[in-house]
Amino acid sequence: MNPTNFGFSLHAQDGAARTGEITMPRGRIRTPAFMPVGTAATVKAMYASQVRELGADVVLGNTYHLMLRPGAERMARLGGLHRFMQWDGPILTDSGGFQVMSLSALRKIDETGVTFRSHIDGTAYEMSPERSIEIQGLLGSDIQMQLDECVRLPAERAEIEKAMRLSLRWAERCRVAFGEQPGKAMFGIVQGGDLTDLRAESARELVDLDLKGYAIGGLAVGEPQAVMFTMIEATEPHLPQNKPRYLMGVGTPDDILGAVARGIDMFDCVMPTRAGRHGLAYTRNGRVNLRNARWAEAIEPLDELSSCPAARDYSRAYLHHLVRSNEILGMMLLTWNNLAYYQDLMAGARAAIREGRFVDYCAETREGWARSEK
Ligand code: PRF
Repeated sequence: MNPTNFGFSLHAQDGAARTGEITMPRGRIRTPAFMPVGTAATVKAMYASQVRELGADVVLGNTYHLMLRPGAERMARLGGLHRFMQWDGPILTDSGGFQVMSLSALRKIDETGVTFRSHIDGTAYEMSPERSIEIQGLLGSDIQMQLDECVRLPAERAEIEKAMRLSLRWAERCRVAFGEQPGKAMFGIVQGGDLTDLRAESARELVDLDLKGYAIGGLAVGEPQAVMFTMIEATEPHLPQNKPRYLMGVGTPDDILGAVARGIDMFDCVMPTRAGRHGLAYTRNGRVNLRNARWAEAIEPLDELSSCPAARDYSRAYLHHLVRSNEILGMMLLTWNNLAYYQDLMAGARAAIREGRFVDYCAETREGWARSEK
C-alpha cells in the first residue's frame, strides 16, 4: 500500500553518500535517483513502460513546454500529465524559469515573475511564482519546484546575489501558493552562483521555510566540475539530513558519482536521451560514438553483459548503420541503452552505499570508463 503522505527515509550512509527512499501516493523513489527527462510529456524515443522497466521511479516534466503546448488547463481537462503520457509513477516538474531563460524570446524578469514570448509561435506569456505552482498543479505534478532565477556563470557577484535573493522571495510565495498538499511536495532551490557565502545563506533561508525537499540550482551552467563540487560542499552542511536533496540538470556519470559522494539524492539531465539521439552511447567502458567509421564492421554489441537488449543484442555495426542512415530505430536503441546505463549506475550506487563500499564502486566504475573507445 502506498502512503497518503510524502515522506523520506534514509536507509544507509557511507561517508556523505546516502541511500534511502521517498514515499508518496504514486509510488516510491529509491535514492540516489536519476530522473529521465520527459520535457514535452514524453521521454523522447521511449515508451513510458520501457522507462519504468529500466528501474526509473520518477520522470521529470517541464512547466514551460507543457504550458505552451498542450497548455495547462487543457492538460487538466484531459485528466493530467500521468494519464496523458501513460506514466503512473511520481512526476517532478521544473517550474519554468530556467527554461524561459534558455529557450524563449524577449524574456524579462522582475519582482512579479517572468514575461516572455513562446519559442514556438511568439505568443506573450506572464508567469508569476503563483502561476507556476498553479500550472504544476494543473499538470498533476507530484513534486513541484519553486520558480527561481538561475544565473549563468561566470557572472558578477551583484547579479548572482540579486537572483539568489529574488529566488528566496519567490520560494516563500510558492510555498504559500502550494499550501498543504499531504501527498505532494514543493521543493525550494538553492542559488548563489559560484560564491560559497551566498550558497550557504540561500540554503539557510530556504531551510527556514521548512520545505519537503531542497534542490541545488545554478550549477552546471558554465563552471568547471571542481567549482560545482565546491558549491555542493558549501551548501550540503546547511541542508537537513532528513530531507531529499536534488541537483538540477546534472549531469555526466562522473558528475553524478561525485555529487552522490557529497550527499545528493536526486538528479535529472537530458544527457542520456539527447546523446542517444546524436549517435552517442554510454557504456561501462566509457562513451562510444556510433557515427565513427571504426564501427562499420564491428560485430560486437555495446555491452554483452548488459541486461538491456539495446546494449546486448545488436552489433555496433548495425547501430552505426542506423545512426548513419538517420533511422528512427537508431535513436530509440541508443536512448534505451543510455537510460539503462544511467539507471544501472544509480542501482549500483545504491547497493554500494548500502554495503559500505561506495568509494570502491566509484573507483571501479571510473576504471571502466578509462577503457573508453578501446
Ligand atoms: N533552476 C531550475 N531548473 C534548473 C536549473 C536551475 O537552476 C538548472 C541548473 N543546472 C537546471 N534546471 N528551476
